[in-house]
Amino acid sequence: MTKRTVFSGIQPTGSLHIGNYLGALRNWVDLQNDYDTIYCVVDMHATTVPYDPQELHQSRVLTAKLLMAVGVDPSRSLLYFQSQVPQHAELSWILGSMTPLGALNRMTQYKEKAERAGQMLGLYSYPVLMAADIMVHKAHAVPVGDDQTQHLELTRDLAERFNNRFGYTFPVPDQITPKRGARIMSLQDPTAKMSKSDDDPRGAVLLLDSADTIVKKFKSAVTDSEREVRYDREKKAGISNLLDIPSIHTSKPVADLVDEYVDAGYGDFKVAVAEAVVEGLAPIRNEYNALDDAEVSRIMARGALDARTRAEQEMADVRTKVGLGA
Ligand code: AQP
Repeated sequence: MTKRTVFSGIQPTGSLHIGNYLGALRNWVDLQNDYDTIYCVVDMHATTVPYDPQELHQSRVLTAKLLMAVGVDPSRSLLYFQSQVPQHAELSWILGSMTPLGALNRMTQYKEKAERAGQMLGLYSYPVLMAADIMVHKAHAVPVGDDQTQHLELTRDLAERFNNRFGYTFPVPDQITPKRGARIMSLQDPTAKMSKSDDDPRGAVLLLDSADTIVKKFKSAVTDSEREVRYDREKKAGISNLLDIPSIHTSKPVADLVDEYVDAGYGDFKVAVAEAVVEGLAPIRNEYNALDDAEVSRIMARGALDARTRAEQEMADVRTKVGLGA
C-alpha cells in the first residue's frame, strides 16, 4: 500500500527552541516510521520579516543541521530548502488568485508579526505560501504546533476550493498536533508562546544553549507570588509551563512531578526542571556537533533535486487544470 504523505516546514529565523522541538519536531521524527515524510527549511518565509542576508544564509544550514540532530533522517525523509524548489512560489501565485482577503485579514499571526515587522505583502500572504508548501506535495497530514491551526484551516479551504473548481487534485490535509506540548509558553511571559523572535532572549530555551545558560533562563522564569508547585494553566500559567516542559521531555506524568516538588521552593523546582532539560538536550547537542556543514549542504542540494522532480510532476497537472499547461 502506498504510504500517506506528511509535509511540514520550519523557518530558519534563528536557532530552534524547545517549543519547536516539543510542539513539532518530535512528531516529525516519529512520523518517519509510517509515512512518506517531506520536511522543508522554509527560507522564503524568513524573508517576510526584516532580516540580514548573511545571517539567513548561515541560519539555513544551522536549521538543517538541527533537524538532522533531532532525528530527521535524510535517508528516510525528503529534506530541502524551500527556495531551491520554485514550484512552491508558482503554486502560491495560483492559490493567491483564489484566496479571499477576508481570510487573510483574520490571521492572528499576521497581526502580531505586522506590529513588529510592518504591514508587508509578503507577511500578509505568508499563509498562502504555506498552503502551497503543503499542497505542492499533495500532503495528507501536517505536523505543527497549535499556533499554525488558522493557517492549516486556510490550506484545507484552498484545497477544497481548488478541487471544486478544477476537479479533484489535492487531499484536504489533517493537522497533527501533540496532545501535550502543542504550545510551549515563553519563560518570561507564560501567557505568550515561546518564540524565536521573542524580544527577551530569556523567554526561549534554545536547543543549542549551554547547560549554564539553560539553568540561568529557568532560574529567571516568571512564576507567581505563591509557593506551591501545582498544575493550573489558568491561575498558575508559569508553574504549569515549567511542569509541562520536563514532563513531555521525560514522559513523566505531571502528577508525579507535582508530588516530587510540592514542598520544594520555586528556586529548587526551577533548577530541577533546568537539569532535566539539560539532560534531555545533551544528545541533540552532541549529534549537532558531529555534523559537518559541507556534508549537510550536499544533502540539502540532493534533497532539492528530488523535491523539484516531485513538485514538477504535481505542477504539470495543476498547470493543465488551470489553463496554463504547455
Ligand atoms: N511555543 C511553541 N510551542 C509549540 N510549538 C511551537 N512551534 C513554534 N513555537 C512553538 C511550532 O514549531 C514549528 C516551526 O515553527 P516556525 O519556526 O516555522 O514558525 P513559528 O511558529 O512562527 O515559530 P517561532 O519560534 O515563533 O518563530 P518566529 O519567532 O520566527 O516566528 C511549527 O510547527 C510551530 O507550530
